[in-house]
Amino acid sequence: MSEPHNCPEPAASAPWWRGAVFYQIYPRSFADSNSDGVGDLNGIRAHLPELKWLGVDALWISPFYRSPMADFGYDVSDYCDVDPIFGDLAAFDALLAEAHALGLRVIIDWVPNHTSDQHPWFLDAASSHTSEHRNWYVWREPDEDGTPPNNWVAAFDLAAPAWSVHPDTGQWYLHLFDPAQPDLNWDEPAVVEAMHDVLRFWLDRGVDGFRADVLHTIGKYPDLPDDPAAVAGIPHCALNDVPVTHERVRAIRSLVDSYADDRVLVGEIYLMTTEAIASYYGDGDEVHMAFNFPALYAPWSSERWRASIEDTEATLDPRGAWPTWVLSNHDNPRHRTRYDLAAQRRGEDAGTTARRSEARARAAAVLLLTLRGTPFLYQGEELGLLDAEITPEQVVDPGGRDGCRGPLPWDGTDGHGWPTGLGAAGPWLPLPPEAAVRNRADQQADPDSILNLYRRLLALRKATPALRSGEFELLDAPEGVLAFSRRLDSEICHILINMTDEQVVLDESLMPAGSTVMLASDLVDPTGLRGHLGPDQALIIQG
Ligand code: TEU
Repeated sequence: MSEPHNCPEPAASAPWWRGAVFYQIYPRSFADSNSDGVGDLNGIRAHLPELKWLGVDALWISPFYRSPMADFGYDVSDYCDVDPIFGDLAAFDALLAEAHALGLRVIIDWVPNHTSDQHPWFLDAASSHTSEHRNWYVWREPDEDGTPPNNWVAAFDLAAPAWSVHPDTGQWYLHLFDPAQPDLNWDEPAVVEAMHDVLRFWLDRGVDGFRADVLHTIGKYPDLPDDPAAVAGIPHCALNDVPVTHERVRAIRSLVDSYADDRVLVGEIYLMTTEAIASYYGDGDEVHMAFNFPALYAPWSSERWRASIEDTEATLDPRGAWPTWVLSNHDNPRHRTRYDLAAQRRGEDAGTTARRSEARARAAAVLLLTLRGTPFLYQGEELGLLDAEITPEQVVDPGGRDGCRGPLPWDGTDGHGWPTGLGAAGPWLPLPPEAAVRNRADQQADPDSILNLYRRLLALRKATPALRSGEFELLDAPEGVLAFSRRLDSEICHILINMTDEQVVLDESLMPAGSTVMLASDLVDPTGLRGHLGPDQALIIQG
């Protein structure tokens, strides 16, 4: 088993993941070691030193298991093997060992709600009413009128039911996502056992934990009732929230904890409110952390962020639940793109929009890395990437989420680290815009780049316990400014974020005389900064 030998010793009272910054790797788009246009495990391994240089503590790697790729790996046909496009188990072991040797933890994706329709379990289940695995999935006899068993809507096609008829037996099967992703039936004890075995398989290999895909969906009401008519058009996966799931999550948590108390279970609980998401922390006996989706969807507005932070603190803190913060992931437009669009709606020209969205992306980095909780970065946000521009013919994802999955530009060469051209010989998706300048090598060499801002922020966070674990308090601030403090013993930091495109004057309470500017989001010389915030500028001040 591979141990993270080099990891800093966690304090007895604080598990490592509370102080860690996670970096999400979407393997198809991270780095391509064999020039087939798709990223792979050896590509990740080759770039571990750069992640260490950046200063993140842990990696979350999206699925690399055997898969027909109907949902680019979230349709798994063998949970205990690596898809050949990504490498093999030996490549995974080498990656894990090297990451641990560098002091980087590694968590992997676990997809418990559904398999691929090409998984041997489903192939057997679908073959006859009496097959061994029949009850591992959810089947219903068709009505005479041919309508689906209930009104649930599938995630990627909101016009389509979450049910399809399988030709072999003529029965409906349930799929909350693509028809190629049949839902497992967690009421069947053999399913629970098999999926627990998958966890054991990877824990035995030494992974530091899991990001559990749509974990809240593994329990369903036994009679599968309709969603209330008022919520038609919302995918059922965003509504499914039933008591039995908590029992199942507790069992998963205790399995993870049985290995050692330093393994972590992060839940993707894709529900609409912080309250609903928070319930999956249980009494400290369900997930260790869950993604904070309402914050991910907050626009660049101090009022909206303030409300989202207040809601998060008020909901999680009383339960002793540890918050997470995420701005981007592989399912949503990148935040720089989102903030860009918001600007374009105000009728700006493209050059101004690009400059302002860069400023917002920098200020957002300060926000993400100074809030109380564990931040999750999504690969490429440290380069300030925009979504790739995808023509209708280039869309390959059933959910149309291709833009945020554009391959990472590594250097200034023609292919930017990927085989040149697009199509059979090129990368599987177009690269993001501005790759000629917004690539890893050029940004690393430029001390003022957003990449170097992330690096300095991560170093400052590491060196400043108040920023990692200090108490959090929102501060009164001028309109358009989000201000909060982080305090630990006598150490106090003020974080001031101007979410407007105007300069804002600050009063003495926010920027006391004699305080020091520890970092400015635009990396300007902080000595000149007194009494005001520039447009979309963020400052960290030591009181
Ligand atoms: O996502 C869950 C999920 O609900 C999202 O797919 C959501 O419906 C969509 O992004 C809205 O834009 C997880 C994975 O992150 C995603 O990549 C998978 O496609 C999905 O589960 C199914 O496994």
